[in-house]
Amino acid sequence: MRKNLLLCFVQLFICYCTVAQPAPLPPLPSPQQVKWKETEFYFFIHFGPNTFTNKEWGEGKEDPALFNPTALDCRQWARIAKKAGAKGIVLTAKHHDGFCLWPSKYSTHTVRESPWKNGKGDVVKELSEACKAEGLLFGIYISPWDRNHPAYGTPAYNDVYVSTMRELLTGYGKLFELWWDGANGEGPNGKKQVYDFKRFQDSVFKWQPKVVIFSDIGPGARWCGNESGFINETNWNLLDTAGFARGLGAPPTDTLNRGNFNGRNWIPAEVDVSIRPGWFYHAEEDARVKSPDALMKIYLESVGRGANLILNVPPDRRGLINEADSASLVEFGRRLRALTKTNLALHKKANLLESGKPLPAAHLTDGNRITTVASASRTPVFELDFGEVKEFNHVMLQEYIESGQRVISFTVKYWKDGQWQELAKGTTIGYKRLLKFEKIKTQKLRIEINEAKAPVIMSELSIYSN
Ligand code: FUL
Repeated sequence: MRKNLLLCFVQLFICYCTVAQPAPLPPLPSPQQVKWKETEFYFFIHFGPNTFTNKEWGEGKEDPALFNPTALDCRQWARIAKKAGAKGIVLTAKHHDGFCLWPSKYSTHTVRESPWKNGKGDVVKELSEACKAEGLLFGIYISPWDRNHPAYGTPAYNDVYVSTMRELLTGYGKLFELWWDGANGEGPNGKKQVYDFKRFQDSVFKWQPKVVIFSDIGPGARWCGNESGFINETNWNLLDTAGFARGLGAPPTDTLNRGNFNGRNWIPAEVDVSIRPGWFYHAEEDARVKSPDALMKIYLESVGRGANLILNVPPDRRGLINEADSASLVEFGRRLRALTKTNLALHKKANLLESGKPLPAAHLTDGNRITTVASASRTPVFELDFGEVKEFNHVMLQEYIESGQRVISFTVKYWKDGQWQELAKGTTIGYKRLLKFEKIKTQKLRIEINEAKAPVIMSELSIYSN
């Protein structure tokens, strides 16, 4: 009986801590945007005629006979993605050259016209099945710009685009992301296509209601404004899209890289970068594959700044991820796992200090993103006591984004020589902020929120060492 009573109190207390939260601060993410945020890092695969012609932008006139991988193995791609710590793969089902990696009924420039598997192959099918088998999410890039299709530049192309999307969105299982590239290199005399994006979007959500659409302006996720592998330290998940369009009419790259402080829509950034200088495979770049160190830097400056990371890994002419890339990726994955394996803050004593008073804040260090600690003020202090001296060089912070993004700036301090000393400063937190610094030894750590849009709701505080 007494035990039951105690349980009741504990439950009430947990309810109080999780329910008595400040009101949500819109704009808010949709449930599928939250799920997408949790995927954090996935692969991008650029593969097609360019792989065989050594080009980056094919012209659409390439002979389909060129497309003939000798040992294509999507399971190999998926296995390497898993080893690297990626949660999914997005494939260029159709790049700007218009070549379809599946036998589309709406094109005569596809795998069907190639010698690969005697025209009976389907890369989209093989990769979707490989992802399923390896427990990875699957997504698709389908370039609106099409340098092959004869209807491109006429209203009829919009019908073609919708039909090809229907094939992809209804024939290959659940997709987690759909990529609409903004590039269009048609010069002044080139074909001008007036895209019906409203119709495209309505069609997509009819067939895949939960897919996150990536483009310069979302609606699910936004381009980060560069292809170098970083988001700004100040990264708002918010964006104003009124008056902007995809492609040439996109918001300035600097805006995409930071988001809008007061943006009206929740459109988080995705950092797209290639493991090689090019997006497609070029043998002469084998020695220029990014090292595990370089990948770690990219990770810290993308996922570590609250963005998602889509890392391009282009298969070679065999249809395999090259040995140079896989060596780097496997080592990167090993380091990433080693870094986050031991959270030195897990279940350590945490307090929320408001008006000088310490309040227990166990949810901050319970290893559960969904349980939260909410402050009453906009300048709370979170204090951790490890109970003994710990040595570490990373701090990871998470806001509960389901209730909006709030923190504008913060300071990390540590207890040294009998006083609080500054360790690092940061601006936005959002879904995740991972800070790296020189190794320190301390028993106590503080996060001081210097400025926030509203009372703060924190999910997690973790400490790592490597
Ligand atoms: C760009 C494209 O033009 C590149 O070829 C590549 O697909 C990259 C991810 O996006 O806009």
